[in-house]
Amino acid sequence: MKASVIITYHGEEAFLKDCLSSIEEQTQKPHETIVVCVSCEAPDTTAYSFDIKCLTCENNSVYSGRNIGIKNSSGDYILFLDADDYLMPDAIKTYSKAVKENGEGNIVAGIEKTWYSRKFFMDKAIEANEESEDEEGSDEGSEEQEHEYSTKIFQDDETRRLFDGVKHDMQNISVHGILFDADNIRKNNILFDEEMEYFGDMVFLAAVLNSKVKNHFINDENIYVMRKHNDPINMPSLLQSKDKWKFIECSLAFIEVAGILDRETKDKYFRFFSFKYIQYLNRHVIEELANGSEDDAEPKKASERETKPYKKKEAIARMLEGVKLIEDTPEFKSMTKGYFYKIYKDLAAGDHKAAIKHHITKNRMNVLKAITTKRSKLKRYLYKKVFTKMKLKQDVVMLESFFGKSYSDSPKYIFEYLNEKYPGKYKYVWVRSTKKLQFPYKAKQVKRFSFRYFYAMARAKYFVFNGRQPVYYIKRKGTKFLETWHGTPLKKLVFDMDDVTTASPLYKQEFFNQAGKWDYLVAPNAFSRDVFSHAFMYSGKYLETGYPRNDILYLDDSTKAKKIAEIKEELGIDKNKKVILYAPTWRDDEYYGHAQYKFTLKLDLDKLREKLGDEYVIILRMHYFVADSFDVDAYKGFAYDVSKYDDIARLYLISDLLITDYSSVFFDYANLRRPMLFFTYDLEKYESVLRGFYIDVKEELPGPMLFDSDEVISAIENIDNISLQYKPKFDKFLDKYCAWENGSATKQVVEAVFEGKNV
Ligand code: C2G
Repeated sequence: MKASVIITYHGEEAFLKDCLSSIEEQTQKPHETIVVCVSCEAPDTTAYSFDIKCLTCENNSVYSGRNIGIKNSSGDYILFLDADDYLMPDAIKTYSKAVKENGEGNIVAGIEKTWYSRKFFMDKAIEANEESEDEEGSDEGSEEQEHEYSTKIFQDDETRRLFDGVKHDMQNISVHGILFDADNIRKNNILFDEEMEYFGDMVFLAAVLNSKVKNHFINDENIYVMRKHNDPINMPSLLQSKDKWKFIECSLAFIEVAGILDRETKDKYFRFFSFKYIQYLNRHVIEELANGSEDDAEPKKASERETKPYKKKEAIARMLEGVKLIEDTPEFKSMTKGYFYKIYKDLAAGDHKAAIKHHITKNRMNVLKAITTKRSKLKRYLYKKVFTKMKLKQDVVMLESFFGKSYSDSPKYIFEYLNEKYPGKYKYVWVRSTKKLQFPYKAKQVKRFSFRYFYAMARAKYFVFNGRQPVYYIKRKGTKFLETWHGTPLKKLVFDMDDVTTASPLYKQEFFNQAGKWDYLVAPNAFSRDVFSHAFMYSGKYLETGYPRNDILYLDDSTKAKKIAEIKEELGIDKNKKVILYAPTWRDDEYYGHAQYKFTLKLDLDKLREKLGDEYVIILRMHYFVADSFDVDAYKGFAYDVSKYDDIARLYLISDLLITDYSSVFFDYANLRRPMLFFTYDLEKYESVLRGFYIDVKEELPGPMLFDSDEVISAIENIDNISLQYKPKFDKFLDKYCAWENGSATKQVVEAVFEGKNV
């Protein structure tokens, strides 16, 4: 078998690397690899040991690119590979085996979908996110029924096997995973329709099916890996694109498919295409009716779109044309029962208003059902429709630190300063999670996601948060949102991460929307400001002040001494003992569940106590995401679990030295100019597999990296020497990351936000 792999490439270099490496590592090489550069420069392919033919395509269309590939290919089979996708290592070998066993025809294999890059995917370092929902979500909630219906009508049918991976509507019909018989394509002169932008795969496939070529199936092997894009802001996939032209094109494509299939193939395949078409319409017709302009014109071709405006009437007319082809079929009747059927009938009668009215009535019924059966829905409904319509309370400040887990961090210090500076002027609402919080001043507390929380969030004028607010937070006019964030970035963040391994796969999109609602973002140093601007894509105002939470580290010596004594007493720590603070961060890949991370203590407490116990105590402080707690009973008087202690800044104060790893805590602790050790036992994994770092840790860290308990102990025994040795690095570090800190950040931040002063 001679397989030509045709890769269409749009300049996404990082993606292409994965794609080409997946070919480099094939257990059997393809006959040729063609990269068609669609409106972009040719990539550098010198790193690969196999021949790569680079062609250019002037027309900015993936379909033109594929056609160029077809015309310039010489294999007897063709495999289309998008540059953002990749192949499993045995892909070509598996296809080849299937060709040998079956003879002429297409080989249809399964596709696997993932949010991850190749390394992640292949290492199975993380469980792939269950693909529970369509990327665009379902409007109707009838998707499950529809899917059931599809498996019923296409049972044991070649059609169902052919489209096995096509769970959702017709947008998902693709040429991926199919090894096409090239002779058949050439003989029948089958090409992609270059005037299309979105549904070209479907039309191409229809033409292939109509050519009566045989299809052979390798059903149990997913050898094509399709990458879903985790950054729809900068790199939306065709599937994620919200372009309204899609709606016209879906009908045009469907009509074209109907025209391509002759009687015989129509009997065999058309039901499937209709089924997927109705699924698409049901999901998008409402959106189409609600948006867009009414006037008339006929800009059908992709090349005319820049000059001709989109017309809603045209879209509806095309849709009715498409619907006409199938309105008598059992699929149409069964899938448009009731609500959608009425909408199509109204539209066919030219009555848009009635169609919209039907939709509104149905929508109201849905909302009513949702809010009477689900409390969470009711809360959000009241938030959106009632609370946010009420007057803003000009004197209310809402604050949240670490998702309500503690009274701490910059919001705490801003709150205390506001109380001292403007006694009685503001009312405060703190967000808490399960634990009740304690404040030195009067403040209400609302449980996160309770009715009172939504009420406060709707009516407060000021917001002081150190993390993200909910995605559905409505930014009201006249409100001021102060985002303090919670650390100088060491680990790559949001848009700088290739693979999003935590939270929602659409984390980047969500983050972008959330950061777009912040009025101020505190920057602890110039380095962070620069990182935030690309990592968060934040373009609002920065407060270049240093961290309010670090002001406490700049108290004068006698106040500091008093505070240290007070905190040591509070924690029951012998005031004559020196204190080691161990504050590691969390690990993306070790978790029990959502925001419930595991942590295994790698410090040997027995050894530490034996060698250091006379002089030191150790306080263990886990990250707020870590769910594990430590049983330190056996180490009474030596080890203390302070993970639940609210404010880490107070722990910094009492600590004579810090042990951390990749946590941003050391950027803050450095302000005390006390020694720091880095217990980086899993550095390699953390750096290469996980997110990677912004800084060259080997160069910049102002203390040694240590890899086991013995090294830690010996470093502590020699701490004075180490401090001396690291002095030059420490000074450089202070210069770069602590230059803005001098104890006045809180004052400056408050003046900027509450008095409108420039900082
Ligand atoms: N923290 C803590 N105890 C720890 C670790 C962290 O109290 N053992 C607090 C510190 O205030 C720290 C903040 O949580 O500055 C953030 O912790 P990181 O370990 O840096 O991790 P993360 O929450 O992922 O934030 O820009 C900074 C990044 O967002 C990192």
